[in-house]
Amino acid sequence: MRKRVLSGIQPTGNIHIGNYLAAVQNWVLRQDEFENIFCIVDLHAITIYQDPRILKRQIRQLAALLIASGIDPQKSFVFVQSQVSAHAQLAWILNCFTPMGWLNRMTQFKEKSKECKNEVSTGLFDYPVLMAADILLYETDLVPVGEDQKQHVEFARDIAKRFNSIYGPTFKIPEVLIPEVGARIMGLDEPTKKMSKSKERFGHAIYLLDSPDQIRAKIMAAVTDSGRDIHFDQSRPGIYNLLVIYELFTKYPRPDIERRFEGKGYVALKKELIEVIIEHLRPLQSRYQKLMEDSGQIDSILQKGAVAVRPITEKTLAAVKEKVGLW
Ligand code: ATP
Ligand code: LTN
Repeated sequence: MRKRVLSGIQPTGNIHIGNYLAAVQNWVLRQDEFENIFCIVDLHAITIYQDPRILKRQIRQLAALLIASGIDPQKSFVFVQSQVSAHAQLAWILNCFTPMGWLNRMTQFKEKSKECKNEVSTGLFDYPVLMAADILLYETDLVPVGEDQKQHVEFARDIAKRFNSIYGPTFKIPEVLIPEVGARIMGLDEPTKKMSKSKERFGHAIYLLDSPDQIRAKIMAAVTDSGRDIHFDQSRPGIYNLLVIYELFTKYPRPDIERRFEGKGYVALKKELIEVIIEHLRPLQSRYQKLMEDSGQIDSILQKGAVAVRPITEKTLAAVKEKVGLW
């Protein structure tokens, strides 16, 4: 029996190389090994206000980007969270078993609520409970995510254990799957903070749909230090981040990379990295453009994904309702 993998991604804009290298690329690389479920989490997206017209468009664009990145709808279910109503229903039930103190400890909430220009919604506070519902509905074995989501997966495990201890074995306890390298890609202009979609500064992140000129400008401006040597040294976060990005795009072993740039300066690394990224993204971008010409095809993939996963969710939800005593 293959293990079941589930992960989610927010339709809050064009995805960046941090999302791609830590999450999407790994989903693609291990697609044959696992049974795969990938959820476009639009209910999570609206925990912070989204313009409705833009959100609708971004859902379709994200689906196209996932497929252009190599997610194969024949091998993976891809669907939109709000189309499968069990996610919201299970989240409500889990809410009733979640101590508020557990949510108060979540670091992402603390950070995002500081960034929030408007009032902070209850949904943002409750975000980890909905994520736990996403995971627990599917008897998920593994949750492949970047480092920033580790605490949320641990939260899902804790809720599952708590529920099981009250009602008897109900949920499978999932494991988090974090890549050994690149679990936290840093901002190019600020290599001590994670690359994030919500930072709007031009040089902060490279997006999968960036043009070659944008990629060139962003990498050339990336913050490094005043040294010259090119080594994988975590105490030099700027150059380390560029090397990790290079490593993940090329898949070359570290010693080979260090040898390749021996005696050369940072500019040589930056120039080669630019070419590597442009060449990697070129075919992905052209597949994306083709897919977007036929949005009916994308919609039908998402539709089929939702139809396929609904029975799995309904079975879990029915078992949970029975245990709790709901009708
Ligand atoms: P962002 O902070 O960029 O807005 P996010 O974490 O809010 O992103 P998603 O787009 O849903 O939201 O994230 C998709 C996946 O990308 C998740 O598995 C997340 O852990 C991962 N991820 C996000 N940023 C980074 C990063 N800088 N480095 C590595 N992985 C990341
Ligand atoms: N919270 C995640 C997105 C997400 C997710 C999930 C990831 C929502 N539901 C279930 C894994 C499993 C994020 O912001 N990156």
